[in-house]
Amino acid sequence: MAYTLFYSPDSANIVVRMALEEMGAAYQALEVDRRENAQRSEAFLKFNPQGLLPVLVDPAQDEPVFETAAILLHLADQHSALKPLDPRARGRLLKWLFFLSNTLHADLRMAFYTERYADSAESIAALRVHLRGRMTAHLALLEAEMARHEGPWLLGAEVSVCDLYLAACVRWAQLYPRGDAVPATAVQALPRLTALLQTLDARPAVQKKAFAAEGISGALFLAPVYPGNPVV
Ligand SMILES: N[C@@H](CCC(=O)N[C@@H](CS)C(=O)NCC(=O)O)C(=O)O
Repeated sequence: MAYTLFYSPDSANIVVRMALEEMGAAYQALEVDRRENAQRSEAFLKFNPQGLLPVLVDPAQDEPVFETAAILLHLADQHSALKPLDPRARGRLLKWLFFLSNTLHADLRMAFYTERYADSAESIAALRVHLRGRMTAHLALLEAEMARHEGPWLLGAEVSVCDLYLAACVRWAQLYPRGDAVPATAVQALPRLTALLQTLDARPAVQKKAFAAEGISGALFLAPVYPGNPVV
């Protein structure tokens, strides 16, 4: 039976949509209108009481699945795809997936929603500077990891859900917060990351299917452009 993905264009659901398209999984996508704050509606809170996207409904599960990394791991396991098949590499998958979720993405969320973490204009500005520095360090760490095992993907020779998550985070880091984002040149200075992003951008399941379905075109990961009506 098909999955249901709750989404809003270019929100964290894009990571899940890339995975679904790469896996060739059947799914329907239901839009949650963030311009209307529909993610906080009573109807949506039944699916995720945090009021956050994405949510995946898998009819074989007893409850909807939320948290991007949890959904990715669930799908990778269900489809035996986008993960290393060698059981000895399980730890590598888990450690980088958790890093992306609880450090990279978490820092990005703080940068996108600084007003939820600081009060005055001064403290918001200071926090953003701090987070930009952390983002640069995270990207350098990921570049070093790829250099250590010679890439081309984050986990080595095989593409995984980690690459999809990483690519979306790098995209958002260059777009948001508007006027205070990571400069594209900082990403382009990292050759292995740049090559990974170029390769992903050229994959039909990513470019032509996942992003096209959310109305997003143009460069996706390197010097990306804003979608039509973005709400971070
Ligand atoms: N930890 C969550 C974060 C998801 C998240 O930040 N979702 C954003 C969209 S990119 C959202 O729904 N924001 C709505 C809000 O904060 O009101 C996950 O990994 O799924």
